[in-house]
Formats: sequence, C-alpha cells, structure tokens
Amino acid sequence: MKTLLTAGALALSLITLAITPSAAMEYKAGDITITNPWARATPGQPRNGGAYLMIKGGATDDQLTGAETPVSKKAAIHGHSNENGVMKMREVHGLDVPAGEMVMLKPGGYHVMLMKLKHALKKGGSFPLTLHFAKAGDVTVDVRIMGVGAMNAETKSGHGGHGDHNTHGKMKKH
Ligand SMILES: [Cu+2]
Repeated sequence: MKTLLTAGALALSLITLAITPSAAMEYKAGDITITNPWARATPGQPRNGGAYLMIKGGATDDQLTGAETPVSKKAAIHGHSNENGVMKMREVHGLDVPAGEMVMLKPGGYHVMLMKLKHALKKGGSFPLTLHFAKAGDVTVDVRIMGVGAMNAETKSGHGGHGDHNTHGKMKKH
C-alpha cells in the first residue's frame, strides 16, 4: 500500500512537471541535482559576471570545487566575508554540499564568478558552465541569461507585462 501511494505521488509530480509552462531546468552530477542555472546580463563592456544556481546534495556529502566556462577566462566559486564592516568577496576552494541539503548560489551570496568575460552576456542567451564536484565529478549545465537586475531565474513577463502570473511552480505560502 505504501509503495502504491509513493508511486501515485511520483506519477502526480511527473504530471505536474509536464504541465508547468516553464519547467525547472535540472542537471545531474551523480545523485547531486543542479537546478535553474542563470546569470545576469552584463551591459556594455563587462569585465566580470556572476552565475547562480541551486544545488541539492546527493546521498553523501560532497564539495563544489570549481567551475569553468568558455565565456570567461576564469571562473571561481565566491562567497562573501565581512571584514570590519566591509563585505568582501573571497574565493571558496571547496563549497560544502551536504548530503540531501540545498545549497543556493544567488546574488549577495555564494556565486560562480566569471572573471574576464570574453564578451557581454546578452539577455535571452545562454552559455555552458562546467561544475566540478569532488566526488560526483563534472557536469556541464546550460546557464540562461536573465535581465540585468534579475534576482532569480524566473522569467518575468516573457509575454509582455503578465509578470504577476509567472509565479508558477512555487508553493503558495498560506
Ligand atoms: Cu564574486
């Protein structure tokens, strides 16, 4: 009976995924899941950019040890530290991805720093980014380029001003 229920729940979630207009982009490195990689468009002649994504840990603890992409000379995992009241970015040489836990790379937090971009990142485009995990190995994800001020990978008003309806896929908080 329990198995049946689980199978039913799985089938249901698969249906939900299939009918969600902008299904989350998911990638796997072993049993680690990477969801919705995105970057901010860079205006003008940019030097650096940032890429963000969500990582869900697998069955064992792992670490994100680095990244690389053809769009920049170097890519590094960055975090922030508070030094005498000044927020500074610093390179993280191994970002912990604990088993089963979510690790968010987002604006103002951990991010993949794209140093010395070879060209501007244009909204609506995408580029490949290879992530290195200590145990799970490498995975190459497709990073979607969102607007300059974007805070996440949600496409606001892809069809002209109906941004408010674009919260699909999110749980309602009630
Ligand atoms: Cu940085």
